[in-house]
Amino acid sequence: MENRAVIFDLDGVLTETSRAHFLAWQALAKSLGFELPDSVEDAVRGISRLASLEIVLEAGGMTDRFSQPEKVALAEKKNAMYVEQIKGYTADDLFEGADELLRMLKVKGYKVALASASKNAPFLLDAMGIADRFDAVVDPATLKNGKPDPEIFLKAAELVKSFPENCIGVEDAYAGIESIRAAGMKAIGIGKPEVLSNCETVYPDLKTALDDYFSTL
Ligand code: B16
Ligand code: MG
Repeated sequence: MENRAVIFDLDGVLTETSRAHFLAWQALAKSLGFELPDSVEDAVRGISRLASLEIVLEAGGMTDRFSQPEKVALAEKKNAMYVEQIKGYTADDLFEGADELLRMLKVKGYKVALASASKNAPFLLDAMGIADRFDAVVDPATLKNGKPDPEIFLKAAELVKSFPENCIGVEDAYAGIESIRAAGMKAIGIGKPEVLSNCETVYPDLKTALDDYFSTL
């Protein structure tokens, strides 16, 4: 259990799919007859598909409008629109610095794991050519609780045989930072400090995090 590990979120950390997720939610809202304001984007960041749907329906004043099977169908419709956006993804869609960072961590002896809430994560890792850089990928279907619960980060640490105190978690979502902190790990935020107000160490993008933090490890 002495392994040191870096545990990555995917959407919004290694590639800009957070935006693609939100565009699909906006398209779903439109099909239901309302505009989903940009202000909801940070609220659904990192949140599981069905939990995100509840937030979207609430924004449209439709909280009690649909049965559970109808909600599942709506979530599938959103996913189909999301998958349409990511189906052509390649290594070119990785954020600047992602490839270099994953290589550098291996050289420095870190285990590398993925803690993404997305069921599309394995597809994206393959499409972007980085699947083999990960020592472990948590399957979100095996989890009881989504972010901000620590379960996904604790599971990742367990898979790479690391104690939480030897792990660094990297996230773009407020809920994800909560998850990392509750797991007892060092949190690195990627994004805006005002959005990630629960994180002490925030970088505007992955490349800056690589240059200013990870290269000094
Ligand atoms: P899916 P992450 C999260 O991925 C996304 O941030 C969030 O917007 C999405 O709803 C969730 O995955 C579930 O994704 O619908 O593809 O299963 O940020 O944890 O990598
Ligand atoms: Mg994310």
